Amino acid sequence: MPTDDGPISLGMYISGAFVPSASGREIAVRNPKNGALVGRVAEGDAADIEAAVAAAEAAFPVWSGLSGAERGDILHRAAAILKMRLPEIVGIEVDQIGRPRREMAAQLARLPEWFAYFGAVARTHEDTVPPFGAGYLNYTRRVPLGVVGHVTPWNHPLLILTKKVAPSLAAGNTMVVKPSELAPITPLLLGEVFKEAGVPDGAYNVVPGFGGTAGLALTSHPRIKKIDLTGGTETGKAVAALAGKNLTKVAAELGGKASVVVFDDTDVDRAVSAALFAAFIATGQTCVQGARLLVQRSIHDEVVARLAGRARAIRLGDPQDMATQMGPLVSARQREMTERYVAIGLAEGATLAAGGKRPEGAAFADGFFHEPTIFTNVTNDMRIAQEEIFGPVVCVLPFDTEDEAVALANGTEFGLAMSIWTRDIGRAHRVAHRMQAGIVWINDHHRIDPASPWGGFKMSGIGRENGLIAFEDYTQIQNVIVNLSDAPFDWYAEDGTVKRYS
Ligand code: TXE
Repeated sequence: MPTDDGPISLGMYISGAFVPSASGREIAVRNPKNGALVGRVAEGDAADIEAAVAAAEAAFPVWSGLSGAERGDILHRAAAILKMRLPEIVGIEVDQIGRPRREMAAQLARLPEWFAYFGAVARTHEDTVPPFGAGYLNYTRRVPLGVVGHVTPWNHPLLILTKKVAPSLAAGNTMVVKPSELAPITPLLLGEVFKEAGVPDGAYNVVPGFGGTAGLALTSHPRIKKIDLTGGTETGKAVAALAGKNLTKVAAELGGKASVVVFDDTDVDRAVSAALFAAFIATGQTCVQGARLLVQRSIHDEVVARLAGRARAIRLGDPQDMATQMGPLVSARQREMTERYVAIGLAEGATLAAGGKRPEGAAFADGFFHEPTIFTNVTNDMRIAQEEIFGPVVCVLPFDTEDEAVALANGTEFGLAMSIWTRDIGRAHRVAHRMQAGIVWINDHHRIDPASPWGGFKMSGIGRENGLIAFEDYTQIQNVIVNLSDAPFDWYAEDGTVKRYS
């Protein structure tokens, strides 16, 4: 039953302390499974963003003044502390967003790896000594950007934040985080982890709030050196346009419409498990969701029949129950979006092979549940095949040839991720190289690693998370050119010598 006595109450996190917002307003975080209050957090706006930016500026000399090895040690401690706090944090993530405990326990268990990896990068990163003219020593230094802003969504609240915070801290930046209004609790608690690990007060600040107020204030702030955003494509465009006015660097991981491409040499059971995993994890609310299942025609009907049976058998229920395989959508709005697209798909002439409605029963009455849904008889020009639904809906399209598979897979405005399923090693790589996507899995889907670049082509974004590239994107290069000669040089002297300046 919904209750107004949620146990969690947190302020904004600024300069190492939880503080109320200037307005005194709060955001109520509600559990999508039943509307119960999970907690209240302070709701910040422009004034609070200003205070957080000032705190981050004050901490910048302290944090950036440490050596890479010292920052690395602190990040390793953060990894260990986070690991110890995971049981509590997993429970809160499940309550905030409704994703099943079995998913969040598996996902969050990996987060310490990000701090371990970027801690190691901070300790070991080497600069370069590019060639220069004779008589010169020439070297580069990577220096932090300063105060950076992270704007994060609700679908993987702590994973996505960690992907941004670990490299930016490792590189010596300080930061202001504007988490999703739907899932601000765990980003706030990360402040406690950092404090205990030895991150100086003010290096990591969190201002919960809405996109149009706190988000706008952060992304248009003239003293923010980089905005790293994960969200919808329209949000990304708006944020990049505003940031451009201040020449603020932008990284954006945006929408997707990933294809899962199954060639007919794939074992059908394997193909079906792949499609289920790709499409329905996170109730489909993930940017790399395998929302388009492209199946070679000779196995198409068998794959669809088995997929529909398996989708109907997915256990919906209380996300805190380890037996539950699919939870509710995060909000009424996300479920309405799914329902709207189901109606659009039917109107466009697609056929429902499974799902397409809310589950029945008292257990689902107060939550935003929706059945896993499969559309067949889909053509690539349909809106359900083109637009990001961000719900438990997969469209199945048949193909005949490799060329047709590539054309279909590339035939959307998005380019975040794709997966290819085949036993033919030449074809796997050939097709991968033709994919217009930042991430291509071969015989897998959804896999991620802190060392492995993550981000999109086309309208799926700019910049990359993870890997050395993410660390380097949180720095700017300084080139130091040293003349080793003490010989006199006077350009304007008419002394008959041949002079050079390049
Ligand atoms: O995302 P928003 P929403 C897609 C997905 C989903 C749609 C809308 O298709 O259905 O976006 O979801 C902040 N200035 N993805 O509305 O609004 C906002 O407060 C500054 C894909 O939840 O993009 C939140 O912190 N900030 C995606 C963050 O941006 C602004 C994950 C993302 O919210 C802002 C989430 C503004 N003008 C949604 N407007 C993915 N890539 O995984 C919003 N925000």
